[in-house]
Amino acid sequence: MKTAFITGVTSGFGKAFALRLAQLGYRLVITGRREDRLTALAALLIRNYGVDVLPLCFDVRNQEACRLAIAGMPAEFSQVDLLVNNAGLAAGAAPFDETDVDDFERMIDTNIKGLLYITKLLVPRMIEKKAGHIVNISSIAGIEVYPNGSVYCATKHAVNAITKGLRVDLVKHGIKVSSISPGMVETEFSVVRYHGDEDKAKAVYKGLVPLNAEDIADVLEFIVTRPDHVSINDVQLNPRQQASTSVVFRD
Ligand code: NDP
Ligand code: 8X3
Repeated sequence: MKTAFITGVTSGFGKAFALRLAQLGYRLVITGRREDRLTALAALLIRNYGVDVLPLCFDVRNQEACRLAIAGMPAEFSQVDLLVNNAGLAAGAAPFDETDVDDFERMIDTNIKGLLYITKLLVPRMIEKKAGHIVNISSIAGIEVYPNGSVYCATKHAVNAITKGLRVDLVKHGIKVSSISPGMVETEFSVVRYHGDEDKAKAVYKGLVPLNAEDIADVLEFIVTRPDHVSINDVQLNPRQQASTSVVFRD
């Protein structure tokens, strides 16, 4: 049985990834900050799929918390075959000069530094086994830069550079490194971006059919079920009505 470690499973993509990987028979380490959701998801996964699940509640921005959580994993979970670096967010949507510095910090600390902390802690275990797969969740924001998104876009550009850097450094150890770069997906992402303003979040998807978390789980399933000799570098996907971050055809 393979073991997957997924960050940010309490909502959106991460929850869909956990459900899909459980269906595929993975043993799961699931993480996030909202303990009630984490515990409920762990119970659901065990009940519905009969897989072993380890819920770890911590903030990926806290390096020591990451270290302690990973160091404390019981032996049966400690050999991670698949790492899905999913935890992330956009905080705010304003021109650079009007953006709150706290929002900069949240995005950089979560999307870049959190991803690095977790990867740095788990990669040595993959190197030891001479096998493993890392899937980083990037975005169309890692390819384009759009108004009011400079720092979020910068974090996802960084995710792409880290993905490519890991790929070239880890190829000699037999480790695959992939990324997924979606456009608009309706999750809690926009509610978080607009600091809880549900109306602003809903307006993002008005007049179009956005992607949903299941669509992204389909891509993850494709990436992790390729034959051993095949490594998918990146998969980009948008809703049919979205051509780019700025060209969206709304009904
Ligand atoms: P959600 O807001 O629905 O989920 C985000 C997840 O990340 C939650 O489980 C949250 O858990 C976790 N998370 C956030 N901050 C932290 C933290 N500091 N420590 C630990 N966990 C954290 O958003 P999505 O599912 O849409 O987003 C998932 C990823 O996909 C993100 O990296 C996002 O940038 C990316 N993405 C999203 C797109 C979209 O349109 N939705 C498109 C392209 C990429 P908790 O709050 O419990 O800690
Ligand atoms: C989320 C998609 O277009 O809001 O990464 O940046 S977008």
